[in-house]
Amino acid sequence: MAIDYQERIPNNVDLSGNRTLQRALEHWQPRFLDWWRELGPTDFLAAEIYLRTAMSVDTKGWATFGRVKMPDYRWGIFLAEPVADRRIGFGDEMGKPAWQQVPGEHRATLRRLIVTQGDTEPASVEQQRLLGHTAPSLYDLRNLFQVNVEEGRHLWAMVYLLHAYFGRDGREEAEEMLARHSGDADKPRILSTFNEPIEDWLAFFMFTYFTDRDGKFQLKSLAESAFDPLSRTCRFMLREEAHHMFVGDTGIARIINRTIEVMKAIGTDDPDAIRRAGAIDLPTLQRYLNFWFSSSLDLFGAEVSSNAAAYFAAAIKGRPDEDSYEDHLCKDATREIETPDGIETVALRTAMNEVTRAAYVKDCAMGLARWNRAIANAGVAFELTLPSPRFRRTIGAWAGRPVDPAGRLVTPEQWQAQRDRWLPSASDQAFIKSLMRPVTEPGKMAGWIAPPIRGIDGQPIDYEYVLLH
Ligand code: BYC
Repeated sequence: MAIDYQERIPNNVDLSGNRTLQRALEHWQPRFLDWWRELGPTDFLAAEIYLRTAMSVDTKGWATFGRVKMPDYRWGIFLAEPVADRRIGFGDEMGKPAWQQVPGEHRATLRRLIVTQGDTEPASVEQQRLLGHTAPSLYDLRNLFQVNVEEGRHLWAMVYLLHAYFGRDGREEAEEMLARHSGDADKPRILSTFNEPIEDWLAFFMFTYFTDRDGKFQLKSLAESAFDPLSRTCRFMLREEAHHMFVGDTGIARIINRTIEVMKAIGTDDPDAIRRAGAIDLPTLQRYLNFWFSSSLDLFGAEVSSNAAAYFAAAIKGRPDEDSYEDHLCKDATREIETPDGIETVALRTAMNEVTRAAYVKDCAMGLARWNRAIANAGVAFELTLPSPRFRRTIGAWAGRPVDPAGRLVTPEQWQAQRDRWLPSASDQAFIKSLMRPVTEPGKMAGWIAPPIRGIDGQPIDYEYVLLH
């Protein structure tokens, strides 16, 4: 179904055919806009930004570019096209028709997962709200806002499901989405990473590389769901998510390129000298990477989880790319899990969080391989590494254990003594902060980041991606 842009809420779900739902969402819409004005990107409400907007859900029409002021962005409800006669692909209900409504017995569980997913979307907008003031270029400023408006749309996606399928408690949950706030002492966001401050662009690129990638894997798992409207929503969200990870991936690559350039120019790999020359030394980059990778690993839940087993059995949440596995029942299969007490063999269904986390870790490593190639090609003797998944965990078997980045248990004293070698220190953060100066001349870049290889949508790099007023 084509997207109807004549409607107050653009959609491809025939919203006008359900007046009650339409009215309920139109009631939520001004609250969303108030939230955006208050807690979204500050001070850029009048800026005209070269944004892409989905005009249809097929591959051709979904990305249409044009200058838009953010409050005028057409946030809407877009589901991927239905798959005819879709069947459940895993778990105890395998082979039965996918659900077009929520089965009563799974209502609370599905609502909880949708709320948890939905909560991350506005959370990330709140985390990034001040970054517009220190963008290293207009190109980057535009990318930030693109990410922000799409996270806003992903909130719409989840709020639609809550309103359409969960009645009164769904509507209440939709209100709560705008009541919790990232980092709020009384009403924080649900998951840990989404309460971490993102105050500089190095953190932003790490977040979009590592945390948005968790989004990719969680959305892939939910795209497998027997609850078909959730599956269709997530399939379309995944398309938008790809750009967010691109922003992180290329952002980090461009920082590395600039650092290498500076190292060559000054002829040293001394971190202090590199900093004095206005670039980001690679050990600091590694420490930021350690922080955001370990934080994002927690988002997969505990290694052994009866919740995860129940989601799989009921076909509420599958494994990413479920088709790529042979056994979709996983009834008697087991998996070995590393715990501080040794290797434990557990039922595979209870280890589904770990299966997804392992796929994620592999995906993360691909970017590092590319960045390391650039570093090696420049003749620099430095290798970025992913810390062990046991490092700095707050969820699961390794939660709170003093583990070094190589995965070895150390004493709490040793851990504290080394902390600033492994994670961003106060002085690292102060240094990165000192680099954060806005660059607003078209085509110009801040001194700590190389230009991108190409512009957006075939536009030149010096295109005026944001018209600031
Ligand atoms: N922080 O049995 P467990 C994205 C809780 S990101 C705080 O292992 P489960 C995006 C857990 O709730 C993707 N609490 O949990 C990225 C449980 O609490 P209860 C977001 C945590 O249910 C960038 C308890 O610990 N997607 O889209 O198997 C920008 C026991 O854990 C955390 C989703 O969240 C944590 N990190 O797995 C924008 C998908 N981890 O029940 C957007 C939907 C666990 O004891 N959510 N807990 O009170 C889920 O699938 C699951 O809720 C989780 C947790 C995978 C998150």
